[in-house]
Amino acid sequence: MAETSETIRSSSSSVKRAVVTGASSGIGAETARVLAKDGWHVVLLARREEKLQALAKEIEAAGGSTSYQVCDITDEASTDAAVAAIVVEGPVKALINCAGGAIGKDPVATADLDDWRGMYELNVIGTLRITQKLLPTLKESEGTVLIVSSTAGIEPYEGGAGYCASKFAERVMARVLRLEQIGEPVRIIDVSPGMVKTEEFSLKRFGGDASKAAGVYDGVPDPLDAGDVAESIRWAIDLPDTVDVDSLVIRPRAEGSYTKVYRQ
Ligand code: 8X3
Repeated sequence: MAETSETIRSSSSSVKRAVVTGASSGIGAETARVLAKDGWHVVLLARREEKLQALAKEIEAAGGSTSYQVCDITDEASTDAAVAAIVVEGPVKALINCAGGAIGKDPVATADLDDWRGMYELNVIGTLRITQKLLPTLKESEGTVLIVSSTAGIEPYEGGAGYCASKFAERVMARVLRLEQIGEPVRIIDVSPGMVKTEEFSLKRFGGDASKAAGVYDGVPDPLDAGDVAESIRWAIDLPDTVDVDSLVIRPRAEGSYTKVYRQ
């Protein structure tokens, strides 16, 4: 769906226009809902058009302002096309990088190289690609780059080397970009969630094995849900432009670390 002139007018007057990657599900979709409710015009980005269409319809039905671009951030041409279509319609105030995921949980000794490659391509290079391309417009509007990384980027765990390494890389990207942009009119925020129960994260990690995926949350009272993370994102980006939440770690109360989780 192309953006209408009406949505553009309302977004450029308030300049509350956010691009959310990974918007087809989980934290990305919930962030889009929460920001739209908060008065942002939200540009949804993801690969799966039918999911984007359904979410855009839902947001509009709830009175929100939205549009979408089908975009694979692991692909240069696809990202170029999406960014061109976005910037021609007006300024962007926030880029919320939610696209990403875990593939596999194998030990280093036997891990599949393609699993690692897939995580690096999406979590690291994809995030870098879209961030680089939108940075100029974000700076023009005194905007924000927010990267949803993970507590896996703070403390590695067995079986998680590939995913953890990609999340360490994302946190480093946020930190170094922040240092490099000091004095420039742009905020760089890292949000690092711990255990978040979403419909797809663990299912994808375990190649569609539903019982393995469910086991991750077995007996854990109240793991975070996507809405908890979305709310922390909304809070961080709604602070004044001159207040930068460098890094925000959010976990369920029952999780002290990946290996210290209370289960009933
Ligand atoms: C957090 C997921 O499984 O590393 O991104 O705790 S996990």
